[in-house]
Amino acid sequence: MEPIVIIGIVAVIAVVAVALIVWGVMKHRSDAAASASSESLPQSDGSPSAGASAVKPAEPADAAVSSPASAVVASSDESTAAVESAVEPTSTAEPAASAPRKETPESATSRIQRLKAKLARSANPFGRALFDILAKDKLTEADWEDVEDTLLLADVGAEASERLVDELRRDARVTGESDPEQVRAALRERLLDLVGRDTDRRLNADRDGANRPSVIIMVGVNGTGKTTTAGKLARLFVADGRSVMLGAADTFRAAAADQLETWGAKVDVPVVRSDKDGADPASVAFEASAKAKEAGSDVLIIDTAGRLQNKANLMDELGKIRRVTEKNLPVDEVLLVLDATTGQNGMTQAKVFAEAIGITGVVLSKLDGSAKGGIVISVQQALGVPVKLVGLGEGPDDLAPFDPEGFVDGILA
Ligand SMILES: Nc1nc2c(ncn2[C@@H]2O[C@H](COP(=O)(O)OP(=O)(O)OP(=O)(O)O)[C@@H](O)[C@H]2O)c(=O)[nH]1
Ligand SMILES: [Mg+2]
Repeated sequence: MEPIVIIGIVAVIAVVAVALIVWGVMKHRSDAAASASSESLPQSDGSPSAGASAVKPAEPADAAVSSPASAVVASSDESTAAVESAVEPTSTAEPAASAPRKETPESATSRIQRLKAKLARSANPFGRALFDILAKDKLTEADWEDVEDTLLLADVGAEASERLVDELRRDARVTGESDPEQVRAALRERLLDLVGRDTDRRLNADRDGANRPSVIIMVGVNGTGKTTTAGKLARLFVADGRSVMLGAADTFRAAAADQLETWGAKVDVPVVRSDKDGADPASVAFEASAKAKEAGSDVLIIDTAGRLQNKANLMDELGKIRRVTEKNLPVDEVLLVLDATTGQNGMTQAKVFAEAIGITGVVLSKLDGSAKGGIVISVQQALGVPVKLVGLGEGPDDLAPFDPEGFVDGILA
C-alpha cells in the first residue's frame, strides 16, 4: 500500500474519532441540564406552569412567616433579606407610637447637599433638550435656532436668549467650528455670567453688622408660597442658633395666622397675630416689630397676605406695613416670593411689587415642579436684585440658598 493512502486512512480515522468525542461531550451536558430543570419542578407549589423564577421567592417568604430561624439557616441572600424586612416594621413602629417631639430642623450642610441634587434634577428637562442638540457632531443653522428656542422655553427671556446664542455663534466661529463640546463649555460660562456667579446673595440678616432684630417682610401674589417660605426661613435661622419671631400680617383670613402658628410651634418660635379677622395688617406689623425689639430677637419675619399686583389699594397697604414697621425697627429685607411655574407672568408681578414696597431679594418657589428655571436670569435682569433663595418642595426643609454653579450644571446635565 502507498504511504499516502495509509496517511489518508489514519487521518479519516482521527477525524471520526474527534467527532465522536465532541458528540459524546455535548450529549452528556444536555442530559445533565435536562435532569437539573426537571429536578427543580417538584420543589414548586405543584403548579405545572411555575418556572424557576416564580418558585424561588416563594420559599424564603413562606419560611420567614412560619419560622424565621429556619429561614436564616436555609438562607440564600434573598431569604436573609426577607427575614430582615419581616422584622424591621416592629422596630420602626416604636418611635411612631411615642409622643410627638419638637422638630429639629435639618442642618445647613446636609440640607444644601440634598437640595443641590434636587435642584439639578429640577432643571433637567431644559438640559436634556440642549444636550440632544449639543450631542451632534456639527451645529447647523437649524440647531442654533433650536438652542435659542430651548432657552426661550426655559424662560431665559427673549433678549437674553438671543444675545446668548449670538455670542456663542461668534465664539464658535472664532474657535474654528461649531464643536458641540466647546459650545457646551462656552454655554456654561455664558450662563454663569448671566446668572451672576459672583453676585452677593446673602440675606441681609446674615451680613456682618446686620441689624438686630433684622426684619424681613414676605410679599407676593396669592399662593406663591409666602407663608411656607416664612416658616422654612424661621427653621433655617433656628437651625443656625438664632432667635426668631414671626408676625402674621396676613389678617385677611384667620387660617393664614393659624398656618404660620403651626410652622412656629414646630420649632418653638413665637408668632405675633391679631385676635380678630380683618384687623389692620399694618398694626400687626407694628406690634410684631415692637415685641421683637423688646425680646431682643435676632430676626423678625413678617408674613403678608397675597395680593394681585393690579389692586392699587392692596399695593398701597404694603407701603403702609413697611412704614409702620420702620417706626420700631429698620426693614432690612423685602423678599418677593415668585412661583417659578408661572414663568414670564412673574415678571410683571415683580416689577409692580418692586415699585410698591421695594424688593431686596427674590425667592423662587416651586422650582421643583418647573422646567422654567431660566426665569432666574430674567427676573434678576429686570429687577436688578438677586434670587437669594429657592423653594424646592413642600417639605419643611426644602428651602436653599440659590447656588449659580449648581443651577447651571443642572441645566446642562
Ligand atoms: N412643590 C412646592 N410647593 C410649594 C413650595 N413652596 C410652597 N409650596 C406650596 O404652595 C402652596 C401655597 O403655599 P403658601 O405658603 O400657603 O402660599 P402663600 O403665598 O402664603 O399663599 P397666600 O397667603 O394665600 O397668598 C402650599 O401648598 C405649599 O405647600 C415649593 O417650593 N415647592
Ligand atoms: Mg400665606
